[in-house]
Amino acid sequence: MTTIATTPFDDQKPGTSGLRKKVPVFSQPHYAENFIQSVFDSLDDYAGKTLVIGGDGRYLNRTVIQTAIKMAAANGFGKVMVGKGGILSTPAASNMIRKYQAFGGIILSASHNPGGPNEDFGIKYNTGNGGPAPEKITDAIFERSKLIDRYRISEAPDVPLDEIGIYTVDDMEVEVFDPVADYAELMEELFDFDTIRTFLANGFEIAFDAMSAVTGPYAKEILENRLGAPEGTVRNFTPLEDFGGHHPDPNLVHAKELYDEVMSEGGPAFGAASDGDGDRNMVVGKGIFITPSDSLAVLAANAHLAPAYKGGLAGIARSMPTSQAADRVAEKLGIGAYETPTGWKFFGNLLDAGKATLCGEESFGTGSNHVREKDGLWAVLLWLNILAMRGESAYDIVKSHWAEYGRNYYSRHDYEGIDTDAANGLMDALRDKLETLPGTTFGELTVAEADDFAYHDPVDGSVSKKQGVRIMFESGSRVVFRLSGTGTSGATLRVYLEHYEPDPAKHDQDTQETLAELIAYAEHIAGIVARTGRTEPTVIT
Ligand code: VG1
Ligand code: CO
Repeated sequence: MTTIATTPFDDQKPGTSGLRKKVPVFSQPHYAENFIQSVFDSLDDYAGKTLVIGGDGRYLNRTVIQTAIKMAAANGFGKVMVGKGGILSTPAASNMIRKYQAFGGIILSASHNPGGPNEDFGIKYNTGNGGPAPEKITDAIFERSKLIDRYRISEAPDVPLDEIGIYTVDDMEVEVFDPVADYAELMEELFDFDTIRTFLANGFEIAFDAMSAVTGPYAKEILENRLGAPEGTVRNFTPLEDFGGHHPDPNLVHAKELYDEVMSEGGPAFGAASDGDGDRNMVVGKGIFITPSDSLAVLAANAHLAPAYKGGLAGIARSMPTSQAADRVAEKLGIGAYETPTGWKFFGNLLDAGKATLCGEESFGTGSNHVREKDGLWAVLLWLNILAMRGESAYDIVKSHWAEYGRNYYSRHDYEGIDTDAANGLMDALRDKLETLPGTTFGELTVAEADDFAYHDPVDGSVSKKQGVRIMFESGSRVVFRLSGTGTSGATLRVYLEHYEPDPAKHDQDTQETLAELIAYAEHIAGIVARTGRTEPTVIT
């Protein structure tokens, strides 16, 4: 064991989901070590306990895993459990922490961002409940990172990550385990695999795009081996360090091929894709792209059809910018509806306290109390379970959902890589206007309320302020503005647009056209073109 002297970096503040930076930043001497030591220094009483480590397989994954193992040994952990090949999807890591009662876990990922020598990398700490560390801990990590002057690391040789087995690093045990087995077992417990297997065998054709990221081995095992989907159902199933040069981001831009295939004549009836670390999902049915907000609402309304949720849901939680479609389901079911800031860490308390069973975000994230992360494959399996039980197409299920609850037309406009000062200036100007907005009109729109969202956690009483500017109209429509907390260069402005339409005769309109007035309002109130120089968003989802 060696203690290495170091000096602090001033930019190690965890964002929405851990610390994310470009690889060249992470590759600086002592950079990853400083952050990992700052994590350990912010924790109490872990001596002799177990730490789960794994990542999404991107460039730098193996290097940082070896570093983290040696640092865990030198800092007195009793055991490290690490996925074979350094692979562990984010939801599978959450499951491992919970199942083996680990003290916590380190997940290496930059999620949906590209990977490679000049692309993104990330480190995130999860606590013993399996979920992302709450703000109290991430704040402590940041404070520690600004003062750190030494870290501890073992001089032991690298662990053979590709061989399942038990090893030692100094006095610490290291178990290299199969990253898929426990997760696949959990999915078998939650869902009716026999029913899904029969449904697929009877000709319901599906396609799954793993986007050359971490879910490949999981989807192969579960969809093809255990559920009997034909070989070839899972595409791009080998995790690559650079994701084949693509963004492993399951949306209509980056998973367009899959979308086109499902929409094509003779193509599969249902398609799904997941992101770099396996916590996001996109689902498309023949003839319909299902927005993540709608997906959450439909899953909530039908979850009782799957064994794990047959007793009903305790409540539904969604992040603030996620459409209000799920709230209508909660209302009808007579259960709690919760609105949290963006980022899965805010769902942890609600799940732990048994207040919410399903959670979701508009950013292609859905999950439940089975783990404490969002879970891409879980969402796909719940969809398949519901499709098999209802025997209707995804299109018909969504259409009848809208007919019953009304449709929340929804879109997110992202302006990526804009100047940071311009982005902050835009948000500050919006905040300054908030008080004067209620009662003002724009076309058919009248502002009912406007605020900067603050979350009061009903479980631990903590308050998180400045979580996004919300402008709510009398019609129920909303425009939300916030800056991304996961980017690695410049700033990203996200504009979230939502229009509620109760009339089934108006459920077949084009989304962007339906939202046109709200889009014009967003420009009018925020001055996006003038402030950022951008005349249109870089990504529309
Ligand atoms: C984005 C999404 C947010 C999600 C986060 C992490 O954050 O908007 O909903 O929880 O990514 O997802 P931001 O701050 O950039 O808007 V993932 O799949 O990176 O773990
Ligand atoms: Co992700």
